[in-house]
Amino acid sequence: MKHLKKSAGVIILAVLTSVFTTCNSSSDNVATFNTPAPENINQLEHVKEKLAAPPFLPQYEQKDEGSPKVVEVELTVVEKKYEIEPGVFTWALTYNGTVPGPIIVVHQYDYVEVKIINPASNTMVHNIDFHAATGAMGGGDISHVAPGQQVTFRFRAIKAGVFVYHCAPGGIMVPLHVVSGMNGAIMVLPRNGLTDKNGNSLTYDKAFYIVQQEYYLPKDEKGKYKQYSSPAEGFGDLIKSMRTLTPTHILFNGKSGALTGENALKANVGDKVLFITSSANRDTRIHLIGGHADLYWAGGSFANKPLADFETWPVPGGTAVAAIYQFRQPGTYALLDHNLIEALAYGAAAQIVVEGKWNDDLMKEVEKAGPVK
Ligand SMILES: [Cu+2]
Repeated sequence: MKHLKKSAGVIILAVLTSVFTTCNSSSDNVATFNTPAPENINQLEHVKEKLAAPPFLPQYEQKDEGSPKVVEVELTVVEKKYEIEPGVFTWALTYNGTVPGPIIVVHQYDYVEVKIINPASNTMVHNIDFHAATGAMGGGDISHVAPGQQVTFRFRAIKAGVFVYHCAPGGIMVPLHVVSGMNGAIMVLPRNGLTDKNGNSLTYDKAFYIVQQEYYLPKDEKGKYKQYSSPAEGFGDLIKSMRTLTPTHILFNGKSGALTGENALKANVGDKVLFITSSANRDTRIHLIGGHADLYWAGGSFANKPLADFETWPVPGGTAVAAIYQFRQPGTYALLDHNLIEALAYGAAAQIVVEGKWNDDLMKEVEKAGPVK
């Protein structure tokens, strides 16, 4: 009996070892755990990327099949009074003055050289944590800058996808700075560009960067939003307000109307539009009314095949997600948080005005609304 038990144990161990060995030797795993060989930085081309204000992206190529580059970006921290809806102000903490911060675009295996400038006119210590980076705190440990300081550090973008970055100065200051606006994203494109669900090369016509941002603005006893003479003055109240986990504002791209009305995004029938959607702190779920995600990269990773024909794509807090839709009909579309209360009672929505020819085959009004016959 004892002998039998021992044999069974040996057999189970042998099976497990064989399964483990098989998994480990698959090419998928080799790619997943691959660390690229270092490049000679001094011999690589250095490129300065001129960042744009969201929802727009900087100028870039969708494919870069050449050698990796050193992409230099500069982020200046701006602490400023920011009107998030008419008459409602907060102290926004920002990269380059916008909420969200600008989206950076590089190609896989590029080196990203980030300079953070914290002007002497600011009041707080800031830094940056890149979810795309490999190393302590995503760069957060080596990028702290006090007012009047600047810092430069470099990381290699070894994972392809879209990733959030945010300020992370430590402790309760981390969510405080994030919900005050200090978050953005980086897109790391595969060197040979995107591919569809069948592995075929894919290009898109336009791209927009859309961020769901929530605020927790403190109110006085009368229910009026409080105003402060500096960011720090309001932090005690803001911490109390954050701890309710109940935002006072849930908006797209930092302020009410940032992507609607005269700020609506524009496209034409036939355009394949890449939507990079992120939320640095809180989960959301993005839906394009009257359209779909033709392709959607779950979790924002370009290492996996995209999923096709999704109705609503999840964006977990701390994540950027990419989706492509080809507009097939003209009209004003809404891209929104499909918690419809957050979209329509709070304002977590964008509009896309699409011009072109209507396709009756896809939708047609058969009989106008009229009295019941
Ligand atoms: Cu900060």
